[in-house]
Amino acid sequence: MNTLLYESHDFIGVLTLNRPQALNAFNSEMVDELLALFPDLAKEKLRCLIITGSGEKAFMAGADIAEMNALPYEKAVHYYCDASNAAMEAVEQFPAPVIAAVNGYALGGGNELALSCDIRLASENAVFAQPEVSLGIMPGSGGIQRLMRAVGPGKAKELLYTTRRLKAEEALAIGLVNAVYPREELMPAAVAMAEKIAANAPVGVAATKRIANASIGMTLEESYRLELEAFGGCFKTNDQKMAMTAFVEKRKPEPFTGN
Ligand code: DAK
Repeated sequence: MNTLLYESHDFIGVLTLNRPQALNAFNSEMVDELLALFPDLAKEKLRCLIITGSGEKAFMAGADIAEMNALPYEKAVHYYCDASNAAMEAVEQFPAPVIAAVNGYALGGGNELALSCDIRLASENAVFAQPEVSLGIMPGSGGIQRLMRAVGPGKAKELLYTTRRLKAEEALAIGLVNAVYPREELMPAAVAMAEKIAANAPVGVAATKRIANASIGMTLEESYRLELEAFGGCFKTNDQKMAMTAFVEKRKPEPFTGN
């Protein structure tokens, strides 16, 4: 892979967007590599995935403006519309929770990628914005919808129409990020959170993510039906029996196996 770095240990994957010379802006190659990588990651039985950017300045400075400007119409529509949407979707629907460790600029597609993650942690130097309308386009990879869900329609529309940049503290205040850390503490904090998630029952965590995502836009009654099936699935696991038996017998549970 040319535009991504990936490593994993103890059920936790770390995916690094790696075009530091262009502040990790996503281009057609990165979109292709993300789409090729995610099906393989899904087979790895990860319990948590962290996404971050390489270098000290950026998580992702959005779409590669130079490439987007130069691509012929069909390719531009493919990479910066269909394929980039599919990449965001692959992140959002990834079977395990995904943490965005936002280590600098998260602009345009960068903020959209962070919004596709389950949880956003930021470094103090992080900056968030949706600058698309200042470039003659509009957010195209779910930024409108996911930003409205994350911070509410009024605040989201203000940010979308004005393109105003938010510093990490303001992003925290409006609920766009879960927590802010000094730069050097960001990855340790993300890994610590990932370890906490990974220590829980994988089937239960995955089912919780599935239901949380699926329930957006559903009535409570509709989502209760989904829950029933997912809950039943948890009940069929050895992990459930092991953890509940340990509780009843007043002893520490064994590590969860995912079975
Ligand atoms: N694309 C290409 N190159 C970029 C880039 C980008 N987005 N951002 C930065 N770079 C490059 C710079 O050109 C520069 O390259 P060299 O000159 O060194 O060769 C290098 O990265 C360092 O950047 P700067 O020199 O500009 O660094 P500064 O610290 O001065 O400024 C900055 C950092 C992040 C404030 C600035 O680089 C900046 O404003 N960058 C552009 C950010 C931006 O507007 N991004 C949003 C792009 S629009 C869609 C899906 C998604 C999208 C659209 C449609 N569909 C599904 C339809 C997404 C759209 C977007 O993301």
